[in-house]
Amino acid sequence: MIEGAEPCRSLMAKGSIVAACLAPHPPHLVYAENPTQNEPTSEGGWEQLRWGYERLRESIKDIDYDVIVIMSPHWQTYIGTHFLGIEKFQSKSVDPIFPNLFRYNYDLTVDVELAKSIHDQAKSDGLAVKMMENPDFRVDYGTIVSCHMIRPEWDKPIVALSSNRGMHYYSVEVMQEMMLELGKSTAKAIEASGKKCLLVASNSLSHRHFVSETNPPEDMSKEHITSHAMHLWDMRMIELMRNGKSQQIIDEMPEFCEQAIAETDGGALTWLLSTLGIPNQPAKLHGYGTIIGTGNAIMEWPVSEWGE
Ligand code: 2X7
Ligand code: FE2
Repeated sequence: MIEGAEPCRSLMAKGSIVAACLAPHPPHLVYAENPTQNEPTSEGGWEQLRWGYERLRESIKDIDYDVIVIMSPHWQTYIGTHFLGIEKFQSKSVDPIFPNLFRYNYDLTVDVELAKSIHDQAKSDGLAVKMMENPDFRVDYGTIVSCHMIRPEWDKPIVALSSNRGMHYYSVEVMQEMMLELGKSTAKAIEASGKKCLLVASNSLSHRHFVSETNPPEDMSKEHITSHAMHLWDMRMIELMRNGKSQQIIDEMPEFCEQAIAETDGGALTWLLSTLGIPNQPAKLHGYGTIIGTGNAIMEWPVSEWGE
């Protein structure tokens, strides 16, 4: 293309979502992997989940994509959805609850063009949105952990969306309405962009956790789900995803969020399902495990296998 020329949108191939994932972000996973970016070191732990991420990485390794589009419940905004809006963010991310596990030096690239397109589309669809253009902004650990576990090479740009706390400010119904609309805007902007996207909801399922930590934290003889009720909810949600029952997930979301204190309260799973058009196709389970008592599933919607 001639330098400075704009791509002609009408001649461009349509953008698409090539795969979508539910990718939980407890910092324990990065701690257990011992990557060079993280200061604390471990003797491993949480292997069931880390092997699940290995299977996810293997499953998507031959899929060509340009950008990871991710929503994390740990970037919490109360007025609308915010988007990282500067090309480079580099700093140290320290988990506020687990600084002993996660002090991670990150250096990430943002696809500002796509972020702005989703922002603009959502705005014209009537949603409250904002570009985050503060160069000193500290990127949340949820975004960092999920991106690291999916693509430890950090060689793809990301689009990061905040979690609008509609559920806590208003109600679970308002949260769902907003995320369903945001998903539609996201899908329209991705299609118009001509880009191939990997869509990620970064969250745990049931989210009731223990209030004390074992010594060492990676002592797996102490790791289990906090209660049978949480287990039943997690299994129910996994079965619905595996059976392509997206609409039922949306319908049961209020009870799930309330009874399982689920981290889907941040809206990421609802947004992901809406962006995919509430799919009837089954998601693949790559792994399930508990972290400090919470339930975590690694799922993939293999969109590129679905055809037109
Ligand atoms: O952010 C998290 C989480 N979602 C679950 C468990 C432990 C820590 O961090
Ligand atoms: Fe979390």
